Amino acid sequence: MAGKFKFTFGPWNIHEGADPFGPEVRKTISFDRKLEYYKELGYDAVQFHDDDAVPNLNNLRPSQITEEAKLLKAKLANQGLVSEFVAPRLWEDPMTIDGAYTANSAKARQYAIERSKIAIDIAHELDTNLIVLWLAREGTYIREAKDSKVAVDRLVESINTMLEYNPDIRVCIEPKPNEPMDVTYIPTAGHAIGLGALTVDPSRVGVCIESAHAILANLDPSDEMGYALAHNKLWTVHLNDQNSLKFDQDKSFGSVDLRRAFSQVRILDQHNYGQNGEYVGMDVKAMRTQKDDVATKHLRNSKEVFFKLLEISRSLDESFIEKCKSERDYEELDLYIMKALLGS
Ligand code: XLS
Ligand code: MG
Repeated sequence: MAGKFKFTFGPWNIHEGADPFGPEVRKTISFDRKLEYYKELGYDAVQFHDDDAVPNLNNLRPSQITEEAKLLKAKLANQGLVSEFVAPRLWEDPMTIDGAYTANSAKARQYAIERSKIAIDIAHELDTNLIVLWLAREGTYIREAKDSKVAVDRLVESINTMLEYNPDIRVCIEPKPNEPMDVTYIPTAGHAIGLGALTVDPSRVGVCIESAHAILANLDPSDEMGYALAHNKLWTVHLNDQNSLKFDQDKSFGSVDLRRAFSQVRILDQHNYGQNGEYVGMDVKAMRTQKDDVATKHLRNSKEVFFKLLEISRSLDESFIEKCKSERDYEELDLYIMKALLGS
């Protein structure tokens, strides 16, 4: 057995280049044009935020939302695409400035639940049962702002409501330790799996490991993946790269640390990732300096690097690796891996 790799990204991964310090620098690419890029770039499925799938959903009636989602499904089918997951985009709404499920305002928490149910309904129309929760603002700028015990209780209660709302869905938590908050409540795979264990149906709560998020927690992404794999909880991944502990960079996969990227590809491949239909998501962003007509190269590059690293991993002499391990000669093993990465 080995990994079986199908690739996905979200419409937000083709973007205009705005950052917190400056405006957009590229023209908006229409949603329909973005969909065409998927197959052109060799991707198989689309990741959606609820409002990527159904724009303006706060102003639509439930029947209109369903209608829009059905139209989208047909549009995807036309391009030979399917939807991998739907994620409620709870961090942008004016109602959820103070967080969503953990907000201090009961009204905001109620909004978050209603919005999550809409995301679940959209996922149902798009034929996917995977709901991703990036708990972006579920945290604090100062510790006194919220009670961390109550926050976890509220997260559990919210996930329970989702699991009970639709018995088919699976909820995938995407941990991240900070940004936009100073500190968030579910920073690692261990926290995410622990949170799932508190819910009414732990078997339906899993994890999405994003490389950059693990690095921001000062952890090795491949170890986070291994931890989730050991629990059979690695239901999707967001590969990218990150140059040390700073803002979330979403750099092309492997562009900072090839060895670290290699370790991620290897752990996925060695544990048959994808054999149950899991996708490899590339949550990468083009550099702000990239011009309009070449602003999808980060998606091309990430996949190309993934396959090069896969080829290297599969070409290694496993018996030599075992020999180094049994002799505890990790210096020899280190050089072997470095030479393989250097192509020599
Ligand atoms: C954060 C992502 C975010 C989730 C899905 O890293 O880009 O959008 O992956 O909600
Ligand atoms: Mg992500």
